Amino acid sequence: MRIDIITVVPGILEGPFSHSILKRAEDKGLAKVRVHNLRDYGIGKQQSVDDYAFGGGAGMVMMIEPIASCIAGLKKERSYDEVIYMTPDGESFDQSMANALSLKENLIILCGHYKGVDERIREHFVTREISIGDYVLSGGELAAAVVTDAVIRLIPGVLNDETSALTDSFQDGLLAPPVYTRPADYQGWKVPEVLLSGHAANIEAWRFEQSVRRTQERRPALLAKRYKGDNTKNG
Ligand code: 6GU
Repeated sequence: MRIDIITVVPGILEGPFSHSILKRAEDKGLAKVRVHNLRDYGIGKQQSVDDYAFGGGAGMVMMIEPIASCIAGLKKERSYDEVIYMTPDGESFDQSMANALSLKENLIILCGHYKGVDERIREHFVTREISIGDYVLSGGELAAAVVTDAVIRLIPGVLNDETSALTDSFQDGLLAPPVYTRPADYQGWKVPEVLLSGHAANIEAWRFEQSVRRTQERRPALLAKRYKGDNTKNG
């Protein structure tokens, strides 16, 4: 999978992909993330990427031309499954969307900034708009990093047994159960007996029960969704 991220602040995205699991995905050749500085496609002596909003009002709007020429350059090299626009008014990102995106070959992610992009970009280039939650970030970059992380770790071969995505919270529509490691007794704080029993079926049953209880207590809406079978909206 290849992800091309378009941004006016590439510096924000320098860190996240050069560490840990995402670094290993790159090293194994399973994922390639490339960050493009929109300023390189800017207009005129100032290499402008934004301008005042027609109709007035505070805040700048990202112009069509730099984005169009950046996307055109990318599309000349390969074809893309999706052009994603990161915006607080997009569709809420969740695990089922991450699963769906992890099956794609090439993605462009456009990060919004200022008051956002000229609406015609959204009409004519963008195929999917994503928000990572109901709060406002200064720009789409951190949201793009969140989506990229959630998607890349699902690509087969990126995770090993120890980090397997199969036991993640949300992967089966439930929150993950509690986990413990040594010591089995820390100053009287004991690990649940069943986990020390070596009885695989009992352990699995205990974990499932804990997952259901935790989901019921913390995220009851998830349970309702699971029993409606409503976890395929992006499938
Ligand atoms: Cl995708 N962008 C911005 N600027 N804020 C957000 C967001 C995206 N998702 C949640 N808040």
